[in-house]
Amino acid sequence: MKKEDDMAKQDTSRPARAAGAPDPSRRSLLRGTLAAGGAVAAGLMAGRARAAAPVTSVTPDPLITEVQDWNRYLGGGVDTAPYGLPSEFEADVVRRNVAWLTADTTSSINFTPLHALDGIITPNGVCFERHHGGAAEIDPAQHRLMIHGLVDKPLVFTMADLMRFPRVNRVFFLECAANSGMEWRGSQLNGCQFTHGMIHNVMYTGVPLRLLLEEAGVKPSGKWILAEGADASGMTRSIPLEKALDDCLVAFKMNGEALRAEQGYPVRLVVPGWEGNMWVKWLRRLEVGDKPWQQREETSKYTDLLPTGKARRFTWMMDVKSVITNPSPQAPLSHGKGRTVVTGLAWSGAGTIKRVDVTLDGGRNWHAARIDGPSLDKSLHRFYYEFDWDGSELLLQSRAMDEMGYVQPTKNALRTSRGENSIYHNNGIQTWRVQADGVTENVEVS
Ligand SMILES: Nc1nc2c(c(=O)[nH]1)N[C@H]1C(S)=C(S)[C@@H](COP(=O)(O)O)O[C@H]1N2
Ligand SMILES: [Mo]
Repeated sequence: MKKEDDMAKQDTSRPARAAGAPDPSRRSLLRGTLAAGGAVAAGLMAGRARAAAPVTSVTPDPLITEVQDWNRYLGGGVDTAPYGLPSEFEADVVRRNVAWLTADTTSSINFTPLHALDGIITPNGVCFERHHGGAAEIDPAQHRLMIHGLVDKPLVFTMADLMRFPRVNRVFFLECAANSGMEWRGSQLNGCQFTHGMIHNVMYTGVPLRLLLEEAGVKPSGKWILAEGADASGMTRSIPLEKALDDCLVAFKMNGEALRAEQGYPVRLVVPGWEGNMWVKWLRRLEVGDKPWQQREETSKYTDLLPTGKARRFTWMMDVKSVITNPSPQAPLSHGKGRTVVTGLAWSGAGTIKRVDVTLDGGRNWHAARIDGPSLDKSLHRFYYEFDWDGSELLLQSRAMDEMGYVQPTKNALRTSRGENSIYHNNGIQTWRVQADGVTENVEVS
């Protein structure tokens, strides 16, 4: 299995591209080249203020004037799919991996198809997966969760025991600390599925961890929690007690149904706003201690090496971030000029998103985007920016600001402060270049 520290690596073998697909090679564009044309500026003037050109057609269309087969014949029976699947026309909306990233044919990471989704909830079947030791298959009747260490009463819970505690429903994003890690040294992967797809956002049903800790009775000397998974990786992370008592959940349902095996069935830890690796799946053990355990996953891994040779440690929170999901390399602007919808996602481990701005010209002019749908604490937010495209080249970016006032930095600002050794916590602004023909690619502006 590959480690996430490989995510800083560059593609040396360049996978073969489909005919006509955009070149995924690194590209650095100067804003000046765009400004010289002046076309984008004109496009901007034609923006929101003016009514957009009509998108409908009055030419007779047999698809609406003639009776079609699906209108003429009886459809499929209700028993065709006891567990429903998406329409066959949506067959390419799937998790994907990056072939060169993993040595094994069985990848240990795949990515959410963000470019094809809308709203804020990630459907269970396309939530990205990250396993350090494969996805365990556990019979819930055989599963146990132990709480021990600095507690008055060590306890072992069955799943049935957990169901007897009051439960809550909360929507939270889970972002792997290595999300966008392959983009630290320059634009590389051609699609937001790959640059930003190590994230999902679902509604969890679970028991507040606080209630289980209260049941065991944390001793006054207890200051930290160690969470351990039952899978072959024995994933372990130290979590400060304060966070454990605040908003962590021991969750058994996602989007209303049981957790998927790959998401930690029958039970996982939910650590809102913090690095994905702390959200221990197949949760089997919680130890209470008086100091962090200095596990592998918090010393040699999941630390951020700075140019000084020192490493940032315990960088738990996932900082404010956003990305335009459509258009993007896998979802080009195929409709030509005129009425155009730009959409994307914004999130912050510090709380809600207060504002998202979008630029069409690589950061010269910014426009307020429209956030639509629920604005929930530590959850994905959906934004839209509608404009009238004049058909000239675009350099699209989004920039989010959270409720604490943190503003998403440029990639260059991040590199200046953290160097280029980093893998984790890349929350820099993403640029997509949209050509006149609509083909969209991953670039950087300087
Ligand atoms: N037990 C266990 N928990 C785990 C992992 C694991 O390998 N084993 N991977 C972690 C990492 S690195 C991430 S990013 C998230 C991924 O959660 P997901 O598979 O639901 O997307 O789970 C975390 N919890
Ligand atoms: Mo991760």
